[in-house]
Amino acid sequence: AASTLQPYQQAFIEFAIEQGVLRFGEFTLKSGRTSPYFFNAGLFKSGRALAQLGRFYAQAIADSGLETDVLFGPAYKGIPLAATTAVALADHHDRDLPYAFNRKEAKAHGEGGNIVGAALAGRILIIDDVITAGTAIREVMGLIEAAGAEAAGVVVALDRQERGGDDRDPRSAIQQVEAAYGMPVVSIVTLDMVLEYLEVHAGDELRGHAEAIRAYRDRYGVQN
Ligand code: OMP
Repeated sequence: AASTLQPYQQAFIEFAIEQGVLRFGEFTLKSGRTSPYFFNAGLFKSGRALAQLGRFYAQAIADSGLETDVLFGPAYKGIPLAATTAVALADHHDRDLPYAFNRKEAKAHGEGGNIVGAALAGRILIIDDVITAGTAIREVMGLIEAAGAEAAGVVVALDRQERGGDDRDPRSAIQQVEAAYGMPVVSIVTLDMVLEYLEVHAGDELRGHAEAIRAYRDRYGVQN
């Protein structure tokens, strides 16, 4: 299926490349696959980059029409993502939502509990970077269920659109998460959009990476 790259999505891809977050080359994934590209959200590492990143997440949330009561950032990498998204929703979309994150280790004294920030109540929107196998999301779902709250969905920066580890299952890890928990997973951009960007909009220097990515997509990708 052809993707339709919106202006903010093209701007996000250009921003991620410029920040060194989206890279092309040869990378070994958690799954063991050798990928011709990698997205490292930890490299949005200045004040301005983080503010800009929050605006892209906020735009994707606004576009999705998802209804939510609390933003949640899974430790560790989701914490600054949820924080900057909360700021951008308030500053640019007039939506002042509560936000929360978890500690990895339960606290033995003081306020107790491993949730920091807003209480997990109502519809929780999880803010994360990339879902590959879905391991991190399963942990977060446990926290939300334990609090008696409900997951509204997940927002990630990039949907890699590749199959999960099980070769008999043609779905992506994201599609599996959507089916298992009955909630949508929204992304700022998809791999198809990155490909469209490289093939149609990018300069000669970047266009050369499209072929390897298309081959990777043919081998590991899901049908849309
Ligand atoms: P799961 O928790 O298994 O879904 O894997 C998500 C993790 O994959 C991320 O948190 C990263 O550690 C890693 N990752 C990326 O960050 N970017 C990529 O482009 C690919 C991966 C990966 O290893 O698959």
